Amino acid sequence: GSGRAYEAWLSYSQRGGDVQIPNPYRQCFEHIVVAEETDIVHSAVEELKHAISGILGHMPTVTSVLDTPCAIVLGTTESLSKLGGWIQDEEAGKLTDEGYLMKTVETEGKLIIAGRSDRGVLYGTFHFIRRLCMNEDLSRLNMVENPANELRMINQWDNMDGSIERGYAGRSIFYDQNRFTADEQRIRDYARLLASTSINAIAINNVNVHERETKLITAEDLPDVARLAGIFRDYGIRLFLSINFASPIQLDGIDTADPLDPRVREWWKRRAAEIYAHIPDFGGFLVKADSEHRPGPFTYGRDHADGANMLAEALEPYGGLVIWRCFVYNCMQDWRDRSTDRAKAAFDHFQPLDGRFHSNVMLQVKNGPMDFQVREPVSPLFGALKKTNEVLELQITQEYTGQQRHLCYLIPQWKEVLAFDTYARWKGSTVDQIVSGKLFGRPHGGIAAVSNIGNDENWTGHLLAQANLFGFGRLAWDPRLSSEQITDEWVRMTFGEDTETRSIISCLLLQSWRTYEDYTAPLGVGWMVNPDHHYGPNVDGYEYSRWGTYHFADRDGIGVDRTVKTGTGYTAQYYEPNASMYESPESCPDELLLFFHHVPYTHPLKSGKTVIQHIYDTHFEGAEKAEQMISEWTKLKGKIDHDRFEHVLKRLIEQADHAKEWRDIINAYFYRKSGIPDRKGRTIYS
Ligand code: GCW
Repeated sequence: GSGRAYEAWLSYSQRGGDVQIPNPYRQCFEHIVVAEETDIVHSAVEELKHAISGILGHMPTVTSVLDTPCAIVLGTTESLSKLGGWIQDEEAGKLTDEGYLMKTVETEGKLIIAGRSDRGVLYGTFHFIRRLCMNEDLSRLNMVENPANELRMINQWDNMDGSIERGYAGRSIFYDQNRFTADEQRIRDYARLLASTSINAIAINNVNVHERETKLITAEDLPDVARLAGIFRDYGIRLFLSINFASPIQLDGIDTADPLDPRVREWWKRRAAEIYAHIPDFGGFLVKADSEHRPGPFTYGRDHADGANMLAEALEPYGGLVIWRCFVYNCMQDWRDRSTDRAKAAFDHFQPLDGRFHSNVMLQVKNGPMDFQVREPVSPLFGALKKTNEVLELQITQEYTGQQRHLCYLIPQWKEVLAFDTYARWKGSTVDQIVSGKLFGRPHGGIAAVSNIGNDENWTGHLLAQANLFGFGRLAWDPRLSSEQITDEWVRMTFGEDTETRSIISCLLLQSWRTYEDYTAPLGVGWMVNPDHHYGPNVDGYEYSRWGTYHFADRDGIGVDRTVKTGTGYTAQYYEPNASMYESPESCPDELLLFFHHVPYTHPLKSGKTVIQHIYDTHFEGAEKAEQMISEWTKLKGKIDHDRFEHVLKRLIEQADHAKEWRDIINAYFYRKSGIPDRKGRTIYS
């Protein structure tokens, strides 16, 4: 692949001269000086060469000696100190392991990009390129940046048969027909895209580890895994594997996987030794256990701490991590049982174990207590674990948010999650402070997300869904970046500097989550989708199922009572004042009302509307907004290349069409249930 869609936000050669570099700095771009070239620094230099030749049309020279008056100089702070005294000790001292600094030394005609480590050099270089593409003033480069999170991770849900669980962009780029794919260039380009946003870890197989993938930790597959690890290593990305908790049984016929059984413990230690013999910097294991029929410690009467610690001990000598998922709940529920509440499950399972996990265990918690719905409250597990490392899990792949056929830009959603104040210690105990490890002084922390890429030419199916992947990495590095800033970066990198193009695409992205919410699930209720594949409206699709995902709509009202007073008691899992805020329908925010309360259709919202009128209004308006996106996009005809224009247009037309289906099915359902007509008399199919 070489088209613009494939190159995504790294399509330097297509900038059409819209990047201007005024003198005297233009000359700097003729020469790159590198003090010491490790594999990772080499990747940085290659990227910089590629960017400069693409944008400016000439290939810079690369040397290790300083023999030109003007140059871009890059390297670690230590290696640079041998070339010149540009960086003061005090400046260098501000950098953490992966941090970088950038500065203009005007008097010497130098643009300096320095990292504490070679990974810092790589991130600094990508940031430099970004600023270049955004026409920023190079005479005043002066910045020091450190990542907020140590772990910035991507989870692939790829299976070795080539399918991808919840994948909407083609087949796997890693596997086909139970083998590793031969297309290493594609994987290398993926590593570049990830590294450009600061991602430093990847789990390369689905958390649902089936029979074939169970073997990834054996001698048969480890050479291939090591090959992939090598590609990612060049870009500062550590490789992880998802493992099957029952591996000792499945691979070696041991009659148990009991984490306290000495044979099992020994078995995992030998596995770890063999893995590290192939991959010395192997990241560790990602584990889905006792969840949705996956095996785990419960079978043996053990708990999650027993299970995780057993693996942690095996990896500990090599510096490996165990990332243990908290997505554990009863998926065999009976809808008549009103006391079991799936939303409570993760907290109930894991909060009591706080303090028992080894220091190289991290618990990975989904952003909400249910499962990546368009709107959920923040999981109360954030902040509930004070002596345990936590990782936030987000879903870039749009399982419940339009499956990359609809535009749904998720950065604003993730910003809300990260900025949510848990009050775990004091006012300002935000989720970003917790997962970075800062709030409780944890040794490890970070953010992970389920990837949205496949082997489609444009990686993500919907071209504009590339923005979700880009934005995730940027937020993992710095959760304080605003949605607007991230959007602006992505749009300019991808579509160039034209003002109208920038403003139209940014607006489309920034409004899309709200629009999607409007024409789909109202007021935090969720789950009104077709079972299994989760695409399209079906109000009762899950209503009487075993998955514990109910809206309880009847002729009088709708919503799940999760209060302490009359409901499941879920609200008590939050700290005050959040617990009280959610407990009372008066103070509960409108957008989550039906997540926490069962109310009559005539219940008045803070907006002044009744619940039923809100449902009608948002569905009519949401479908209209989806329609307007087409006319907005159409204004870009001729301003962006034909292929990308037509591709997005086609998807927007499909979205607008499908939004009407959502509108009609949801409105009709609630009109029939409630018998209350729309105050504005619009068409509701009865
Ligand atoms: O969202 C649900 C998905 C499953 C997924 C599971 C999980 C990987 O529907 O496909 O399995 O969550 O996160 O484990």
